[in-house]
Amino acid sequence: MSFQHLSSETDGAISTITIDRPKALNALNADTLNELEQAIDRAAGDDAVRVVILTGAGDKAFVAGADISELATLDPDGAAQVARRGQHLFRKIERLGKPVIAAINGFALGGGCELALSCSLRVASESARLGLPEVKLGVIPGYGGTQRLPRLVGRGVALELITTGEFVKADRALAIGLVNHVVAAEELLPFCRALAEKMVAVGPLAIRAALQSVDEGLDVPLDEGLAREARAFGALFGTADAREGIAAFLEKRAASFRGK
Ligand code: DAK
Repeated sequence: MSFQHLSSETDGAISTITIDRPKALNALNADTLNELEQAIDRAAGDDAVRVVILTGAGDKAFVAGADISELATLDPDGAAQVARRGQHLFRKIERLGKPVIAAINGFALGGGCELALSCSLRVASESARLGLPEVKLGVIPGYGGTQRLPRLVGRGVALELITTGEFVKADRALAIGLVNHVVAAEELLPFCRALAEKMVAVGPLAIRAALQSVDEGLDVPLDEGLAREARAFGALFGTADAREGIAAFLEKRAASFRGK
């Protein structure tokens, strides 16, 4: 499958999707969103792919937002439809069942920041700038930013970023928990691959269950989240992978997980 606005390469168990519209700082137009969904669907359906890395082409931008030229013509119904379309895709990324690492190589603004927020974790290069500048356009984040940012960094910090529209540099993003790590630009993809390799080495069913438990647990009362966690924990004990992982530890050897 070939794409016009992104590339998708799989190396071993790691798939790297690179959004590639550098002339528009990798802004997300409708075609790019469609291609991204196809690439994500492909990664979801390929059991050999265990981790996805999402990044932007060039050294300036991860994704500089929704494509502003496409927003210009929207009426209220059209805008709500666009929001639901993006939200559906970003939710799919969040619920992929495989870790998705955002490798933020530059500007991650508006829809680009929201895309990074839907990933499992975020690694930024030292030159990265993140923000939700939608209010400067007279709108609000429409791809989940008002929901995911406060869940990640807390209400007060999120409201400051959303209501000022100001960008934060990588070191501030790290300090507020918006990104997990900041590394030199040339280290960004190697660092993300090294993180991904750690995730590839462990049990895929356990990863899927952990992602689901955290995702669902954040939005329910603690007791309900604990009950879900216990069910998922119990279910894993019916898998060959759990038997293998525990046996391997006791036998002092490396585990060989088969995702079963
Ligand atoms: N869309 C389209 N083109 C963009 C773009 C964007 N978001 N960002 C940059 N570009 C284009 C520029 O127009 C320019 O194109 P040419 O003039 O060369 O043809 C090229 O990329 C290079 O940009 P600059 O010349 O501006 O580069 P600078 O280094 O001077 O500035 C910048 C870099 C990132 C600070 C600046 O480009 C900038 O402020 N860009 C806009 C950032 C932004 O506001 N992004 C958030 C967009 S709002 C919704 C759903 C979602 C959303 C909204 C509504 N609904 C459901 C309705 C989300 C909205 C957003 O994402």
